[in-house]
Amino acid sequence: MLEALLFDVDGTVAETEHLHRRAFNLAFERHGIDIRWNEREYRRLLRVHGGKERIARSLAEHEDPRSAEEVAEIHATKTRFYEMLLEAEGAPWRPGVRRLMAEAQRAGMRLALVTTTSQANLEPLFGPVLGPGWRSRFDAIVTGEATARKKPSPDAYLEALKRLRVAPSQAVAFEDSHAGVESARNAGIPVVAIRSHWLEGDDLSAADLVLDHLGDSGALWEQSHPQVRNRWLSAKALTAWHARHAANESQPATSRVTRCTARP
Ligand code: XBP
Ligand code: MG
Repeated sequence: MLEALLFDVDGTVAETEHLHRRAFNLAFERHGIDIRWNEREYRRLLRVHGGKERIARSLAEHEDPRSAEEVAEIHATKTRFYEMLLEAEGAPWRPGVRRLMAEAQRAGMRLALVTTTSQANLEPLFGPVLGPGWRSRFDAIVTGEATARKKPSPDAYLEALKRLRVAPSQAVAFEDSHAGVESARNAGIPVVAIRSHWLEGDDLSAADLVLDHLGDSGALWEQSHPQVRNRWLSAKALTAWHARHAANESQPATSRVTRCTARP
């Protein structure tokens, strides 16, 4: 029985990495560090999960290693710039995310956010869309500060399952990156991957379902998806898919239907 939906944030709820990249560059400038990440460079560095880890990696590559305290200071500056940019420019939510969250809650499911991003980055993204009481919509919010190991470690998803008190088989995770899919899969959770701009080309084949987006009344898929049997991912279609997926997974490996990553 599907009890909970667990959402990644950056790239899944909204495309935000263009703002993160600018915030990192503004922080380097503020700290007098002669590093600027262009889009190509940032796509490469996005394979390093976690802003602090990304900064440390780039400093090391530029043969300018700094202490953990200095990296944390640079990252704190970056987070302030990111909040400023997000408040000033906003980041439209991707099709179907808000709808599916509302449908799922009406159907009695619980919601969680499972993200590598910093806690402070959530308010300017969720507050304007869900209102000042947005946190009460989520039964678990696991951010980059909550676990020592970032994705693809399963730790963040295992923490969310613990807080939700549900088994992996009773949940579905939504992710946009290879590391995020690996993280949820390593926690035993069925994963719906949603292709995103900044992680374009990431290997999402370990996901149980791969979509361009969740679909919405104004953003229907061109055709009914063979695994979803609908032109958008409704809570009803997701629940039916989850039941079929669970039945399939309970079959001996030799008789399972292979995963389909058809573009809807
Ligand atoms: C994406 C990330 C984060 C952001 C930057 O998180 O990897 O590191 O790029 O945010 P998600 P921080 O798991 O939501 O896709 O600088 O706060 O880490
Ligand atoms: Mg993501």
